[in-house]
Amino acid sequence: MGCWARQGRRIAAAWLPLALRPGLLHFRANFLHTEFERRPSKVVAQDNMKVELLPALTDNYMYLLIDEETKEAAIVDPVQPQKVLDAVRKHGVKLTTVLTTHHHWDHAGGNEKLVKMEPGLQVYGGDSRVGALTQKVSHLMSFQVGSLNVKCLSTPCHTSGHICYFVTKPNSSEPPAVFTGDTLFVAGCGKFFEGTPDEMYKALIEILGRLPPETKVYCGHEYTINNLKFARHVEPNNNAIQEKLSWAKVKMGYSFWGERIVVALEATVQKHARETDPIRTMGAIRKEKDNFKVPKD
Ligand SMILES: N[C@@H](CCC(=O)N[C@@H](CS)C(=O)NCC(=O)O)C(=O)O
Ligand SMILES: [Zn+2]
Ligand SMILES: [Zn+2]
Repeated sequence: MGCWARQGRRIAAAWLPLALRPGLLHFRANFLHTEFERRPSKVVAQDNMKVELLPALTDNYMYLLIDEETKEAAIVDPVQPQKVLDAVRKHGVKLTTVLTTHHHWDHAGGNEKLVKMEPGLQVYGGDSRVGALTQKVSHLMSFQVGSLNVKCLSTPCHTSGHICYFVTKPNSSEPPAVFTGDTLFVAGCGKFFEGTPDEMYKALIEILGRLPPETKVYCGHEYTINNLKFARHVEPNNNAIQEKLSWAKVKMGYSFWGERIVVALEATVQKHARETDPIRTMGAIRKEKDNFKVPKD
């Protein structure tokens, strides 16, 4: 079982319900949480890398990634192209690149329209089903957006061609960023539409979990409150979940979450799932979440 630890305390992410060796995972996940109802667009500015969160549809996020050195930009999952171009204009940058996490319409559904509006864009993705795809990528392939380096991380499970994009500024001390699409959310993960618990385990623990601890995580949806309500259902006696939920409900604006995902033997989650094997536990918990009715409070 994995859990979220903050200041030495545990918050079970019902989602990383993996009965593993304690301390195996060393991943400080700096999630970006945006207030649930208002969902304002926000800019996270570093010296060279700037990211604007662009809320889209009901609970999706698009992300505009800007290289300050060259003023070149990439957009992650541009499902609402006009909103993207408005943000591009506002920042006065040159949009060259589309980073598509996976082919689902709420992520890739704007690609065709965007390339019509803005011809010449490079459209990256790990799946031939991605609209307007120009560059099919695979695990560990990398390319540049201006002076930023983008490394593709294959995380099949939610869809078979799902890619997370890990972005660094070479020769700098800036924290990297990772765009996780529907693989990893705050306190949760995506549904296993085209993969197995074993694949999600690998994606979360062996790939995303091994990124540098200061990496900022930008996920594809705002599911924080629902995920925490499910975590509370799985671990009703874990006060840290309740605290985080209260925090998430009242939080205005956004903040980074400095959370450490610690993989430990989480007996309560295994017991809840009536499983003893980590991967089977993960499968059982995901199945339960698929049918979970989120309570109002
Ligand atoms: N409508 C539901 C779920 C919609 C849904 O199926 N979302 C996909 C991504 S587009 C998913 O993987 N959700 C993860 C989950 O529901 O735990 C919600 O808002 O929680
Ligand atoms: Zn999806
Ligand atoms: Zn989605």
